Amino acid sequence: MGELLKRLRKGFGRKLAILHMWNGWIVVILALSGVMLVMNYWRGVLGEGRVWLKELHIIVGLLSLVPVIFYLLLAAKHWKQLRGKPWQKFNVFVVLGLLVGWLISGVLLWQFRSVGPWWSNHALTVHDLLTWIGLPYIIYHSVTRTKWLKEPNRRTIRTEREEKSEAAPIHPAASPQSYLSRRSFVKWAVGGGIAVAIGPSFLKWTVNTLGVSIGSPTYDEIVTRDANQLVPLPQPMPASAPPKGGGAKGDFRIYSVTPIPSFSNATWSFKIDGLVDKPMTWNWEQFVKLARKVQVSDFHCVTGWSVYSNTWEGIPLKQFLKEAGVKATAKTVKFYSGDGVYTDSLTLEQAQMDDIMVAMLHDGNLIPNDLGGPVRLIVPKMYAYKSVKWLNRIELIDKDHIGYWEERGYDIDAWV
Ligand SMILES: Nc1nc2c(c(=O)[nH]1)N[C@H]1C(S)=C(S)[C@@H](COP(=O)(O)O)O[C@H]1N2
Ligand SMILES: [Mo]
Repeated sequence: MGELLKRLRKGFGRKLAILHMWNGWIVVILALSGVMLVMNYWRGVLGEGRVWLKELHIIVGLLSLVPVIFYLLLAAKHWKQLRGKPWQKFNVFVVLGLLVGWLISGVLLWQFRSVGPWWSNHALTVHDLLTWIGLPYIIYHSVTRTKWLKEPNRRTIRTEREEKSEAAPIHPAASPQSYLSRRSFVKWAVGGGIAVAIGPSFLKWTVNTLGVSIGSPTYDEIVTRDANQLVPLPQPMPASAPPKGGGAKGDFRIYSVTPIPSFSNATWSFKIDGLVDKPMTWNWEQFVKLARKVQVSDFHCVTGWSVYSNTWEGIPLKQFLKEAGVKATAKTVKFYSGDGVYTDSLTLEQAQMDDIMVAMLHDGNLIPNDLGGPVRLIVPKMYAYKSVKWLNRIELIDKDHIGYWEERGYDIDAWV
C-alpha cells in the first residue's frame, strides 16, 4: 500500500492536472446531458434519444467515482500544498461534496424500482438542488480559472514543467501586492459580470422552460392560468370540494412531448370505438353530465417525483368499457391524447382495475390544460407515463399497442 501510494505520488503535479482535466470533462458531459434530460423542450425533440441520453448520463455519472477515488489517494499531499489557501480548500470540499452528493442521489434515482418512491422523491430533490447550486458554481470556477486569467504560478494544480519554472517570477516589475490585487480584481469583475449577465436569464429560463420544482409555477397558478375554455364547468361532488384526500401533497412537473394544447367546446370531443358493440361520441355538454366518482390516490413518475393523496373525480374506465360493450375479440385498450401524438395502452385485464379513472377534476378543480385537462387518464398503480394527458379517445383493438414512451425505451411493465 505504501509503495503504491509512493508510486501514485510520483509526478504529483502532472497527475493532479490530468485528474482535474478528466473530472472537468465528466462534469461537462453530466451537466449538458442532465440539463437536457430535465428540460421539457428536449422531451419531444429527442424522443427515443432521451432514453439513450439518460443511459449515458448514468454511465458517465458512475464513472465520476474514478477521479474522486484517485483524488482521495493524492489528497493528503494536495492538502499540504493548500496550506494558507482557505478558498482553495473550500473549493475542494465543494467539488467533492457535489460529486459525492450527485453520485449517491443519482444511484438512488437509477435504482428507483428497488428503492421505491420515497427514496427517489428525496434523491431527486437533492440531485436538483445540487445542480442549481453546483452548476453556477462550476461555471464560475471554470471561467475564473482559465489560463488567460490565471498565471501558472497562481494555480495550485500545475504540471511538472510549471513546477520547475516556479522560481522564475512572471511579473518581476510588479510587487506581489499590486500583482495580487489586480489579478483578483479582474477575477471578481469577470465572475461578477457573468453572474449579473446570465443570473436573471438563467433564473427566468429555469422558471419558464424547466419542469423542475424550484421556480416552477405553483398549483394555484397552474389552475388559474388554465387555457381551456369549456362551459359549463362541472359541479364538484361534495367529496371533491373540499377534497376528501385533504389536498394533494407534492408538485406536478408539467410534462409534454408536444407544445401544450388547449381546448374549447368547439374543439373538444371524446369517443370510445374499435371493437365495441356501441361506439359512442360525446361533446363537452354531454360529457359533463356523465355520472362521476371520487377517489384518492398517489401519482408517481418514473423520473423520481410523486404527488400524494390526489382527490380525483371522474368516470371509472370500467364504466366506459361496460357501457360500450367490449367485443370478445378485443385484447387491448388503446388511449389517445388530444395532442395528436401521445398514446398508451392497457391489457383488457389491467383495464378492469377499479381505480383507473377518466378524470375530470383534481382536488375540486377542473383539471387545467397544463396538467392534461379537461380530461386525463389516471392509472394509480402504474407509473404516470400510463396516465395519458388530454385523453380524447379510447379504442379497443385485437393487437398489442406499444405506447409513446415504451416505444422509446421505457419499461412495458409500468407497475409501481
Ligand atoms: N399526452 C401526454 N400525456 C402524458 C405525458 C406526455 O408527455 N404527453 N407524459 C406522461 C408522464 S411521463 C408523466 S410523469 C405524466 C405527467 O403529468 P403532469 O404533466 O400532469 O405532471 O403525464 C404522462 N402523460
Ligand atoms: Mo413520467
